[in-house]
Amino acid sequence: MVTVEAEPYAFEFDPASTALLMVDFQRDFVYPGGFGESLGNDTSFLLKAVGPAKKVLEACRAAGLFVIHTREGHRADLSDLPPAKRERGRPKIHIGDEGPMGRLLVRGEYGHDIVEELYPIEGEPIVDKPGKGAFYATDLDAILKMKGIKKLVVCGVTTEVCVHTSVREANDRGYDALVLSDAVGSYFPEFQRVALEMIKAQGGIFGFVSDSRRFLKGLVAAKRATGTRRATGTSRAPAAGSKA
Ligand code: TIU
Repeated sequence: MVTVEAEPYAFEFDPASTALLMVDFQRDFVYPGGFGESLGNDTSFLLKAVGPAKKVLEACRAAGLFVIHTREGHRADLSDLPPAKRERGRPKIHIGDEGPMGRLLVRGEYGHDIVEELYPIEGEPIVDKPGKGAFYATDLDAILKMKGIKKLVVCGVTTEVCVHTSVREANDRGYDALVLSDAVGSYFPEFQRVALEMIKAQGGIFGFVSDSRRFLKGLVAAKRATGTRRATGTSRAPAAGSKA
């Protein structure tokens, strides 16, 4: 068992039944010239989440957690793009129009893909989603159920849009989710703060919040306890203050 200090209280998980969900770390959101900037946003805010998310990703891979990634985007013929979504914000360039990183938010385009630092490796599925939520019109729930996943650790962008929607959807489907505050990013500092407050309010109304440092600390402590048990042949973690 891994225990992570979190709000509103400690988040405990078994790595065998917990997945790391990496939400929409796409060039279209985190770099200039993509969909995020087309909506009038300053993309530099989101880049701050990439470093912490990379540490979490590498630690989860090493700990054997199932890792799954999502991308928001549409078919090349835009047949799954609701007109309301295309028009909203009255942007100068729309989803599907050509931008410096290819057609905005279209599958197969350079801008639609995941940033190099966080790119999936073999065995880590990518779920392509047409909406903000990772469960809507995707096979994410089926994949998680096949893998016996009960809890999620969540990194991604943006905190108050796709991360929030996905965590709310996860909550309604019976998953416990832990959101890591510095590994999620928003274009708006105020929304970042308030979005995290909302998740953990009311006793954790739809999830838990921690950060990459406390998450990594929890993984290291669990690994040490397992190593000690193996070395001494005991089935318990050492007592507090033990030098083992
Ligand atoms: N605009 C914004 O904040 N986010 C999105 O449109 N999609 C995701 O959050 N991935």
